[in-house]
Amino acid sequence: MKVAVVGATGMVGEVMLKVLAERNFPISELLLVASERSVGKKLTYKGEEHTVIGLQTAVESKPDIAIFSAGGDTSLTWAPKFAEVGTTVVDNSSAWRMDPDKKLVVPEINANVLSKEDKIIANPNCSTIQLVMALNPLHKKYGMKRVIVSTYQSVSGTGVKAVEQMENEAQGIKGEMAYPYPINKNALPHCDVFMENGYTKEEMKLAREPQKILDDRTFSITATAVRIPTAGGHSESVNVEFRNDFDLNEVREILNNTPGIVVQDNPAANSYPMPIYAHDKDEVFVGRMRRDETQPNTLNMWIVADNLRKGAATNAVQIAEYLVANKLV
Ligand code: A2P
Ligand code: 11C
Repeated sequence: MKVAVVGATGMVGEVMLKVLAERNFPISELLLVASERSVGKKLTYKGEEHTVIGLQTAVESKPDIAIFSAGGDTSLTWAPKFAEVGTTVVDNSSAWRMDPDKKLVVPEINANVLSKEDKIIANPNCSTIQLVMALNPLHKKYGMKRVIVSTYQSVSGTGVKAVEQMENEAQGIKGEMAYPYPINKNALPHCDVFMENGYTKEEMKLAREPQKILDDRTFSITATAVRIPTAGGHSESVNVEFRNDFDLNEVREILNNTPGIVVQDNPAANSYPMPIYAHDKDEVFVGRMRRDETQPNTLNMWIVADNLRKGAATNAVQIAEYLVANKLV
């Protein structure tokens, strides 16, 4: 496969290269693409040096697959140009996710919706991916009615500037601010921009994307998204009301048997998911499972994943792997 990584110099781009190499993705030619600022820069893939090229040059090379993580504006402008020359784009931005003509895919859940005709495929938001990975098998069994989720999101979800802000503040250095307030020793109930309804865009992604991925509008999700001073890994406190009753041991067993999920739930041994443990792993970790004692058929749990891996790069590479394995590119 001739593969382009658009946004190769970015935080997610770097992890994409790592994941492609680790998983030995079949690459005959690799195009590393970034903004004009980075053209000519050298990046290494599997020990070999590659020169960063611009978007127009990449389109002209007609790659089979282009994995994008270069922001929504770049995707809106350039994904259609790649699609036009026959490239299949897997896009990690929010640009196409809710477009009714585009598929929004978590491979473990709905890769079967993909066909050869899909030339722009959307990768869901990081906090959505880890949430639906855990909810999907339980929804199938017990039928979800309503989900209340509160997130604890790492600064790496915002980008390099936010990581730098946190590090600077920790060392007492004055620098550029990615957030309107200090993030070190703080918590900001503010991920992405505020919308007219008072929610943030991140909260609305959590409310809407799962319904599209699960192809089901019979459940509803309400979210509060909070930025906390962790370097990597998003955590989620999740309260799920089901239509049918569940057995807690059966819930653990279902999740234990779900590919991509690791149950880490032994309070007696202080065993529960944490960002430092999920770091650099592809699995979604679920723990603190307990009945909500205030109403029937309701479960509380805690979900953690590496937002740059399963939340972004790994999920996108898994989509590309599915396309190759099923001869859809
Ligand atoms: P560059 O490094 O040249 O700015 P991050 O999310 O970590 O900030 O990374 C964003 C990625 O998207 C980087 O690789 C960045 O390239 C790339 N990018 C940003 N704007 C553009 C653009 N207009 N065209 C192509 N790539 C872009
Ligand atoms: C965050 N979820 O942690 C964001 C990062 O829509 O792909 C990814 C934004 C997106 O702030």
